Amino acid sequence: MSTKTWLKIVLCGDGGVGKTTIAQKLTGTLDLSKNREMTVGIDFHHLKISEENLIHAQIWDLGGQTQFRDFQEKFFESAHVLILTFSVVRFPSFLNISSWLPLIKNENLIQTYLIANKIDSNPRVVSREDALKIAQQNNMRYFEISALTGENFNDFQEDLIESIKNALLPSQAKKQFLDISYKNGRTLEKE
Ligand SMILES: Nc1nc2c(ncn2[C@@H]2O[C@H](COP(=O)(O)OP(=O)(O)O)[C@@H](O)[C@H]2O)c(=O)[nH]1
Ligand SMILES: [Mg+2]
Repeated sequence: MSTKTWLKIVLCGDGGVGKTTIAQKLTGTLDLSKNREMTVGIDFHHLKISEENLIHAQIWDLGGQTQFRDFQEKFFESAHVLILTFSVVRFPSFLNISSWLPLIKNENLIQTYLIANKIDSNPRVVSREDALKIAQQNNMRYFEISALTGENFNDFQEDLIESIKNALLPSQAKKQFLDISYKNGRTLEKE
């Protein structure tokens, strides 16, 4: 019998910044020929972190619509990784990052990311310096990517996978320290 470890990754940011595209690219399910439907509420995606070590993650892809905001906040509670996303061509999406920052107060977090998406698009209205400042002030890892063209995407993906493996694998002590149990679901699955 083997035990799978399930982690929870929460992906948030304004509607239209590319969250679902990022989640699909991370999980190898991106199909650009398909019409994209707006995420209403939450979409779930399954990410394999390490098949060898039976580490999996469920990505909670939150709809950006403000009317779902109260409903969403409780989903941050048991997150292990937080990915805040904005679009470099939509300034309001960058300003709105600040409204998600108070939610980064979960002691279970392994890593948090600030992701500047759509760097293939023009005109760019959010500078690297401004975004990096927010990331540094809040202890977040910062990547500039295009989920569409794939630019810099691998760097982000590798960092994400490595951060999780490093937090879980080197010592069982660390693993036990993390509370890998969802309040409203299962994280440990016996097979
Ligand atoms: N140019 C460009 N478009 C993107 C990128 N990522 C996503 N998109 C497009 O932006 C739109 C919204 O993406 P989606 O993933 O649904 O955003 P979400 O609402 O945050 O989940 C879609 O038309 C995507 O194809 C990117 O890196 N560059
Ligand atoms: Mg979406």
